Formats: sequence, structure tokens, C-alpha cells
Amino acid sequence: MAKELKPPQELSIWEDAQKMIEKARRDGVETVWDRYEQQSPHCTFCELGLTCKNCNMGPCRISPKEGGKMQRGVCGADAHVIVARNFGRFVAGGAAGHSDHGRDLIEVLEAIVEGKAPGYQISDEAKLRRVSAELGINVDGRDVMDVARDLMDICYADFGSRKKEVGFTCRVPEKRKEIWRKLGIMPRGVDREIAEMMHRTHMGCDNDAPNTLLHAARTSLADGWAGSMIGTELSDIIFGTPAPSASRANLGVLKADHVNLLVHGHNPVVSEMVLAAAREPEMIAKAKAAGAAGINIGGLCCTGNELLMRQGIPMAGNHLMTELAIVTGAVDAMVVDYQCIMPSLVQTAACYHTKFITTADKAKFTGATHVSFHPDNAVKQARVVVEMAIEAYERRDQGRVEIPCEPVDITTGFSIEALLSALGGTLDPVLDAVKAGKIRGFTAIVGCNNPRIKHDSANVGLAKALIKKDILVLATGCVTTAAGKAGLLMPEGASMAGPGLQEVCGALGIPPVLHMGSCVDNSRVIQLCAAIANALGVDISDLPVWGASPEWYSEKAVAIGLYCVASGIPVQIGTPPHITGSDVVTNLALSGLEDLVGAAFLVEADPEKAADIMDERIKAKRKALGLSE
Ligand code: SF4
Ligand code: MSK
Repeated sequence: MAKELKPPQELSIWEDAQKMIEKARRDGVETVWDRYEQQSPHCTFCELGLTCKNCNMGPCRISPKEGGKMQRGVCGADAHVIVARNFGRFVAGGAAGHSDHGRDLIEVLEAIVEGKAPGYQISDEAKLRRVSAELGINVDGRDVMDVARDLMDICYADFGSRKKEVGFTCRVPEKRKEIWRKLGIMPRGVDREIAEMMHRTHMGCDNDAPNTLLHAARTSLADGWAGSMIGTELSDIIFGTPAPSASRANLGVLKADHVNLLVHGHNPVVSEMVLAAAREPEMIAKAKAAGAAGINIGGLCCTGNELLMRQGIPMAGNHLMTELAIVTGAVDAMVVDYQCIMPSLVQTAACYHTKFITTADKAKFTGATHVSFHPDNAVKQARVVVEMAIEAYERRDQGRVEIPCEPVDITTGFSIEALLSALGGTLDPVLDAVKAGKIRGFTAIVGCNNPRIKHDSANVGLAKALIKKDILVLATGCVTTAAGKAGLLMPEGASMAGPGLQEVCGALGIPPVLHMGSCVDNSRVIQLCAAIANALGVDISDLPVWGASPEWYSEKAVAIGLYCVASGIPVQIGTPPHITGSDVVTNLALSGLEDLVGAAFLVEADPEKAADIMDERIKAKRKALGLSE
């Protein structure tokens, strides 16, 4: 018998989502929540991480009952080995996603240097020189392209096998590097660590769960301090370093009288070009000739974050809003690159007039229109995409359009450089506020949505609970749209904060939640923590800081969580990964890592309870630094 549908009010905290879930049901369109119900209850073995299909003697399952049958796989692997192997591959998947994105930026830089990337350029030469000098490249008096070529070579080398330490570990406090060296988890090369994880988890290799987990940490560190950091830094160099600007968020950013083109995925390499094409007078004239008032570009997920941070382009929604955006009937085209793009979007788009366009040869979707993007053809292909959106607009049935709300105002663009500039070029004002107890600590809330959790309830709930305790929140990824919709990305949002944070926000004119970028941009968070630790002469694990991912879903989120923990930043998560079938692995994640790297994971779904636990640690860290609690 079909399960009864839950009321939309139980699925999302947002009015725009609730209205579009209702419309989807009226229109007969299936959503992520419908499929989640169909998949529930999930397989217990898989939830516990106790299944293995790493070889053809299996698949194998381990009984969660101690002393029961099936305590070992056919090869003899026990629950701990299987859970650790599965987790290691999960982390490798996430690190591969971020890092391959980073590599794509190196390839664009290479094409710029070779003069084969019309439309792309070095937008922030000062940052190119600054970052290059940090990595030991001679920049004095040299031509910009010569410096760029050397930077490109160093970045490529960070993906390889011949280094002992990836380049950006130059930013890491010495005490932290000593821990990594002692544990044998210093990241050497992105591809090397990912490949070694795949090797170790082949049948008959690394059959010691803690040893596998240490390599998972090393793999994640290669992501954070190399793959992702390269992605962020090169994106800034090529497209510009973000600076604070105003924008808007929610489905109200769609415009009934415009061609609406949404960009979705992660890499600005595609979305920046689409935006540039949509701003060309010739394209706007074509849109007007088709009867539209203009072309409206909106963002989804992390490529939306990239355009929001640098160009102020509005955010239509986060992960669980992507299907619902199409359900408005107002989206003429959705152009995607890779990661976090639900395969269902092809079917959702087919229920309306929406053109669904893929652009990455490594991320094709059956049923989509593929427009292959490369650095040498991106300008031309971006125009093709915009023209497809205009054509689709002509087919739009205005009778099916429902834009469910008015947009809310947000501010964005808090790169480290922008923060420093707002603070007069030094971290001192923030450090003084921390010492005075006006800012008691920091938490980066990062990541996703997950239909296991009422959409954005935990993302917003945790942010509100923390700022009330005078803990400044940094937001990246899909948390951004959640915080924005809740009014937390506006200076006025400080009225929801504690008195100390309110005072600081008022003095600096900043919101209590600062938007720092997309999911690769969590590299900005670890870089900032390292800079603060270096300024204070302590290790990162000595700081009153947390990471959090209350509604995480992806492999990438776990890679981020683990590189934060391995860097000394404890991380709250709302739901555990599939590791609870092994007490060895679970205990290591929740407490054992604390002894090894000075930080561990906290699993707590209730935002208020999580904030209280996080606050206790912040008090302890402040006390140890000689500060008032
Ligand atoms: Fe089973 Fe071992 Fe093969 Fe995994 S590696 S499927 S546990 S035999
Ligand atoms: S898109 S990884 S749902 S943040 Fe980066 Fe959002 Fe999480 Fe994907």
C-alpha cells in the first residue's frame, strides 16, 4: 500500500519549498522526498557500514549481532576492517570530487598561459603574485604569464607522487605539521593519497581499521590543503577575489517576465562564461525579441555560491530546492557541470518546458542536452546555452508559472582578503574581540541538505543557537542559502545574536553569519584558522573553533569534516556516516581522534543540544588560552 504523503510543512521550514512541494504533487511530479519514502526503511547492514562488495567472492554482510552467524566476510574481513574500508573509500570519493574540480582550474590556467582560453583571464594579478610567492616562486619583476606558468607547474605537482608535502602546507602551523609527520599523515600528493586509499582497501591489503582511518585522514588533508585550496585560489586568480556585495535569495529571485537560466553544480569555469554570455547586448536583444524583459541568471548549490561570491548573482536555492526550482514552471534552462546534481532533474525538467543542459564530458546525464565545454570553446558554447534558454522561454506556459515568494536580501563575498580589508589589513580587531569575549569563538557551518532531516531546520537552528552565544558563524555551500533565507546574512541579523557579537557586527557593519563561498572554499576556513593560530603562536586545535555540517549528505562533506578534524578543528554532524557497525571505528571518530589530532567528531542532531556541547568546548579552549569563558 502506498505510504501516506507527509505534509510539506514537515519536510521543509521554508514557505517557497512548501508551496512548490504542493505544486509538484498537483503537477504529478516526483521529488526527492517521495523517493526517500520509497527507499525507507534503508538496509540495516548498509546503514551500519557492514556490507562489502570489494571483490567477487562477495558481496558479504556482517551480522551486527555479536556472536551471531556471519562475523566475517568470505575473505575473513571482520566488521572493523569492512567499515574502515568503506569509510576510506567514501572519503576518497569526496576528496576526488573536490580535487578534480581543483585540477580543472589548473587546466584553465594552463590554457590561459598558452593563449588557448579566449574569455578567461588573470583577473587578480596581485593574488597570483602573492600566492606564487608563498609557494616559493620568484615573482619580482617577472611577467605575469611566466609567474602563472610556474604556479601551474607547482599546482600540477601537488597532484603527483614526487612530493613529501603539498605546497600549501606552508600555511600550516609548525606544531600541526609535527603531528602529521609523527602520525604519517602529512599529505604528499592528491592523486597519490586517493590512489593509495583505493589500493589499501582492495582485498588483502590494509586489514587494520585504525591504520586505514589514518590514511583516510591523510587523503582528506590532501583535499583540504591541496585539491580544494588550489580550486579556491585559482578561481580567485582567474575570476577575481570575492569582496562584500549585496544580493538576494530564495525562489523569488526568478522573474516571470525574464528568461530564467539557472546554473547548478560547482565549477565557475562554466557558470562564469554563461553569465558573461547572458550579459552580452546581442543575447539580451535576442531575449527581448522573444518577448522577454531580459535574461535572469540565478544560482543553485555551489556554482551558485561561486557566482554569488564574485558577481552578486542571486541564489535560487540549495540542494533540496533544485527540483522545486523547476516546479515553479519559470525556469527556462538549467545548465549544470558536476556534483550534487540529482539525476532526477532530467525527469523533472521533462515535466515542464525546461531545457536541461550538461556541460562536462565527465558528467553526462541520459536524456539531457550535452553542450561540451572546454577552455578553448567556452565563450561560444556559453552563447549556445543562452540561446537554448531563450528558445525554451518561447515555449514557456505562463499559466503553469508560480513564483512562490518575494526574495530576501543577503550580503556575500567574505573571502579572507575581504575580511582583512574590512578589518584594516590585519586580524587584530577580530583577535581583540575574541580576547575581550565579544566574539567567544567561531564555527563554520558547511554543507548540504538531506531528506533525513527537515530541510534547513538544523542548518538554521544551529546558526541561530550559536550566534546567540556570541559565536561568529561562517557559512559555505548549501548552508549559505539557508542562512540567507533566515535573515542571518544581513547586518540586521545581528539582532538575533548575543550582546557581544551584536556589538562587533554593529561596529564593523557585518552580519553574524559570514558567507565564505562554496564547498571547495572550506579551504578558506582552514586557512583562516591557520592564520589565527599562527598569529597567536598556538596550534589550530588550541582555538575556540568548530566546524559543523548538520544536514550533510555527500562524500565531499565527509572529506571536509575529516580534513577539519585532522587539522585540529572539531566537527559536529547531524547524522553519523555508515560506520556505526564497528565500535573501533566509531570510537576513533568520536573520541580517539581527539588524542591523536586534538579534535574529533560530535554526532548530535538537535541544534540546541549541539550548540550547548560546542559551547562547553569553546569555554574550555578559551580558558586554556587564558581568556574569560
Ligand atoms: Fe567479501 Fe572480503 Fe570480498 Fe569484501 S573483500 S566482498 S568481505 S570476500
Ligand atoms: S553543493 S556537497 S549539497 S554543500 Fe556543494 Fe551543497 Fe553539499 Fe553539494
